[in-house]
Amino acid sequence: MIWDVEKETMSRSRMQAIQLERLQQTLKNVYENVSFYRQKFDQYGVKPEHCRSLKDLSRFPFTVKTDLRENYPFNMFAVPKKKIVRIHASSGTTGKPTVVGYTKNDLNTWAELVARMVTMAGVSSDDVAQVCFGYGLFTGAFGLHYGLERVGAMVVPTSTGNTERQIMLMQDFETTAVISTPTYAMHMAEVARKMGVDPARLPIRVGLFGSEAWTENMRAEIEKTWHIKATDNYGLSEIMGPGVAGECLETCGMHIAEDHFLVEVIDPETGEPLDYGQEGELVITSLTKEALPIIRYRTRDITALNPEPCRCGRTTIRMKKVSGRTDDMLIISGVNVFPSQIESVLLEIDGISSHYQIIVTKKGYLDALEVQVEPAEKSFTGHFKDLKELEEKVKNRLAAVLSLRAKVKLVEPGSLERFEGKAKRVIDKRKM
Ligand code: DLL
Repeated sequence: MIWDVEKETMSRSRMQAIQLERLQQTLKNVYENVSFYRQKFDQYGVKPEHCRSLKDLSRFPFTVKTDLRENYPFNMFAVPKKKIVRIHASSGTTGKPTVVGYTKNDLNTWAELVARMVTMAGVSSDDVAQVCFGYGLFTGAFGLHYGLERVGAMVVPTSTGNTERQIMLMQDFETTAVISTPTYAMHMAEVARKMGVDPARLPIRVGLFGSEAWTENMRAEIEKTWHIKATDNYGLSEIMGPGVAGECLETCGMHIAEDHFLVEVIDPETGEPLDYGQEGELVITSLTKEALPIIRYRTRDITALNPEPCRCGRTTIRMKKVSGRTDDMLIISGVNVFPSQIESVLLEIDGISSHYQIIVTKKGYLDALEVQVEPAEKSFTGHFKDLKELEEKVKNRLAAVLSLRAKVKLVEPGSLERFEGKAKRVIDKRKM
């Protein structure tokens, strides 16, 4: 099923014509209504009328997260406060959060785009959809909530936490679609088993997972554990929240809502735009937002774009599964390591669970990487020899993939921290 056939299947030339018109309006709007952009454009010597084709966008300056922080809380808004009907914020690890706002029209667009996204993932008015994201300033829960309502699903807003109750309600309400972070999905499965409930036997048939990077191996693990079809969806508060992009049931890239967001992929070092297919940092310009229009926002997320029409019939550009963030990359004694590479290795090894933690330390001049991981319950025999063998196996596989010797520590099942939202996998003690 396609939610908005006209918008999701139009020709590239028609899409590009719509994008250009909206881009020109957006540039004019921010220049006139947001002093931050007026100053920045003047500083770069560019004016909205310099944008005559989509390519001209590359002449305009980027927006970065600190720009939003420095304009905390409302100075990036393009409309008076009176027109704002909702606020969200992204937590941020230190200091002030990044605040985002929505007008009535923005909320309507958001619900529409999430409706497209959940329809792609196979959700309809026949479904009971349990939203296991935290309700609050985070965009995840409210974003999914209104989009799911729009398609007519029966929404169960359980939020995060109280995991035993989540499982009970899944059984009692016969939930068919579950919405959470991939990490929380694995944690919920574990709690279900402890309660004597086999997650694979619950009526859930689809899972919509997002808000953090997760590997194909994690997808396989989730699909097997829950006996569901698991799709990925992407978004970020600064741009809107969830609904920016999502996978259809073909699961071969996330369709971007291109009539509302113009995407580029750039080389994160030089800032130069890259061609389709080349991996780099995703940059997004909003095309229809009223409260918080944003120009060339550097997401720090690493992906590549594919403009080929999809087997599902949609013609919108697809972005590859996000492999990590430019600021996630660890440099261990000169070797670049992404946490996703480690996750991928761990989940390929039989007998290893999906619960792990990465710890980086410095000893003298040398960096040291330690991976703590829980063996799967079934391989936790209690025999020292078996565990040592498993540990060696993980160590050798990591060395082969990362070209780096990591210390591997198998820890007792259940002993590592569990997460209900985004996982915090890396503890970099060098920065503490
Ligand atoms: O996480 C919005 C969201 C909520 C998306 C629910 C999907 C589902 P923020 O808290 O602002 O917003 O975090 C945005 O999370 O820049 C990515 O680094 C990461 N992220 C979000 N979705 C994905 C994904 C929400 N599917 C930041 N794969 C983004 C990888 C993701 N990373």
